[in-house]
Amino acid sequence: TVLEQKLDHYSQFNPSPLSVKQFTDFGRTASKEASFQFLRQELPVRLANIMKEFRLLPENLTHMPSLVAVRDMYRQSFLELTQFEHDDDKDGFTEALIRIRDRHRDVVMMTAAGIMELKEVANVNANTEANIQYFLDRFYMSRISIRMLINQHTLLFGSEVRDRGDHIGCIDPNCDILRVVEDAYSNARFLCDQYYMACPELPQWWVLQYQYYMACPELRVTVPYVPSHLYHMLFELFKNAMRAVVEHHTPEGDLPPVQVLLVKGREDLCIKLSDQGGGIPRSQMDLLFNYMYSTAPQVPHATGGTHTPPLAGYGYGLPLSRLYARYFQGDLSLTSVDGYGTDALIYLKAISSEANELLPVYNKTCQRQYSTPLQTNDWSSQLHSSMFIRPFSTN
Ligand code: W6P
Repeated sequence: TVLEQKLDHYSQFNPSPLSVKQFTDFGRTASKEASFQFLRQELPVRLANIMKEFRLLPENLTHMPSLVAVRDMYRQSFLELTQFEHDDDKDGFTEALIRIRDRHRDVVMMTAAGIMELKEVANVNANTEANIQYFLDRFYMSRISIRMLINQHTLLFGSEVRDRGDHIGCIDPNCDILRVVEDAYSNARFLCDQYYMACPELPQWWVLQYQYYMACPELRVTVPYVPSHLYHMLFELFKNAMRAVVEHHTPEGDLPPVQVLLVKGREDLCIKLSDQGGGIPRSQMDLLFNYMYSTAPQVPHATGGTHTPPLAGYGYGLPLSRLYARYFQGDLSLTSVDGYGTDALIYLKAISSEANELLPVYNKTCQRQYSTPLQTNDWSSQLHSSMFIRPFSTN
């Protein structure tokens, strides 16, 4: 069919990653025409790469109703975009992008629903689970990147009125990290106060800036970045930290504050949130980033009912936050002292020309991932069963 031919064609190309620097340079100088020329090739390439990968998932998963709906949306949008191969209607293209962005708004939720549907009807073995984890990280990363491209084009060249200061599309070339930290803190605090009638303070800043030049007028740490991505990560981490602190302490006692350390080094910018919320055992750490163990993201209440959502449900918040961090070559990690507290670290690239998009590529290596079974363990783990057989009964 036409769809298959076009998928085969566009999936031969690797996605072209852009750096934050390229996004800002491009946004300052490039024309609508240049952006259009780039996107009418690049968007179908990114869509085709991930659509091909979708087919490597276990059969029964791809038949779940929610995932069939997701796949059909991708097909529809892919076909709509390829209509512009030989059509130079730039306004029509922008309109199509907006339509596509709206269409795909609930894809994360729908995909999560598809996973829940599978869990209900089938036993998911460790192998399948690993494949799903691998796929979802790549699928959601692909989605983040496609929405980034669409947002840049529509914000820079669309007709939507905008007055966003010196922002270049959704990038703030001087993203003030502390401003975003305080914003995320205060919004998480609002939820925490509402839910628990208590909340840990954020009393102290530990801000350090690596001094390239001796004269540094003030300690404002800025970096070219997407403020909404950083906000998403910080809001999620603050909610988790606050919940842990409040639930780990008695209502009467004082709550230990959440400490923030912010350092801009030569290469990395690091934000560390330290809570004394009792910590997480090592055995549970990986589960925090596991899509299968997470509950589905909560559907927002359209009715505006009085139902209060839990502060942090260990939904997709943490794995998605880590993808936002990794998207521009950063990272997000948790280190915990079980019984005491947790450090959450966000790393960003301090230099915008090094902050390249990290994009999934559909190739042999990726295909092998799905067909290679999990490695069997070559370290002992199981105690010999006779160790548990007591020679004398004690009851
Ligand atoms: C916890 C669990 C957690 C997850 C993410 C961030 C902070 C924390 N603290 O106890």
